Amino acid sequence: MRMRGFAFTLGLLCGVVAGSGPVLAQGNIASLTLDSVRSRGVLSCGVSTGVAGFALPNQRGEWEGLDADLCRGLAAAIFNDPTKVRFVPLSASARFTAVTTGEIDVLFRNSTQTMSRATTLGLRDGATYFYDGMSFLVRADSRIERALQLGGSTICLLQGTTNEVVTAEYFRAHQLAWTPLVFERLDQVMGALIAGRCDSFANDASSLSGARSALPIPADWTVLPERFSKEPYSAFVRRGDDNWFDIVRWYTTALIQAEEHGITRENVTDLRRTTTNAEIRRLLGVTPELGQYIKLDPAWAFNAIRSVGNYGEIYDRTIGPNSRVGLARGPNNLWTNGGLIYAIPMR
Ligand SMILES: N[C@@H](CCC(=O)N[C@@H](CS)C(=O)NCC(=O)O)C(=O)O
Repeated sequence: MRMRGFAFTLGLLCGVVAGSGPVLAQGNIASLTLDSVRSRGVLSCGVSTGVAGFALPNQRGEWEGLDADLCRGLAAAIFNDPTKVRFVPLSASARFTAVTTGEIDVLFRNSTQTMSRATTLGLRDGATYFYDGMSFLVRADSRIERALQLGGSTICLLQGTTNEVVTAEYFRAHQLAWTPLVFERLDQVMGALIAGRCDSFANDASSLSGARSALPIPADWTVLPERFSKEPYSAFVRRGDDNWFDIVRWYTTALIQAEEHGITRENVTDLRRTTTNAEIRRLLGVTPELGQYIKLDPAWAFNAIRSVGNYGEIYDRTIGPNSRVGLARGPNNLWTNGGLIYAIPMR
């Protein structure tokens, strides 16, 4: 009974946090996002407060990561300048309200697409750009190798995440007792974990790998190999501005299509001059129709690719096997290489 009560409270909490913004916000902001981004001269992009591999400031204070570079590429598509981004760090529980109130133009923040988020919060979710699943981070010397061994333990969680609900459902399904310890911020979770206040941190496996890589001795910690949920990430924008939604959706798709065609930061300028392939000519704006469809310059995708590279280049640089986080492509490989990343046709 206690566990059922807890899960219910969590659901309610997420609903209240998330449901408070959209009703107010929708009418006022309709259709104006591209105009207001252009007149402001900078894209306001919501990211996490700091997860290695997705969005984390380096020692010079520059944001690095897959999400950060997706923000930059979108700025390049709009302004032909990847530096025209204002990064807005957001906790999990603050992120969607920031979208619906117009504080940010777009959210690239390791945020999972779900039906309730897509239908009840005043949001639209874009093209999937990362596939993940939930796991648990434990001490390497804890002898815990499977999540079922976590019965009776205390689990750290971040408020307002899918992981809160997935964890509650997991322990209930296995009729295991557990104690949640819920925080607003990642640094609070990591502090509690290191201090031994919780036995494990439940979150998306990729974020756990990122958080682990930032610990003083990463080898002291293990991400359990099981995956307990599906966590597909997309950008989120507010409802009521279809053209802006189209821009964000097709921008993401364009980076994937660039990888499908082997178009890279290095070869994109030459290819634009020399290619006879109709799809590549459309994508790079040799023929102007794709830009016309979304009210952007014909070179929108060319400028994005020239600035940040194709999807695979961004992945490798920020989170891939040779980066600090060291994640294999796995499900985030192209569909032609056994993964799930697949560009909807751009014609
Ligand atoms: N995918 C999950 C969120 C995952 C999440 O929030 N992960 C933590 C990772 S450790 C995070 O980003 N923390 C950074 C922060 O709190 O700003 C969701 O959409 O609810």
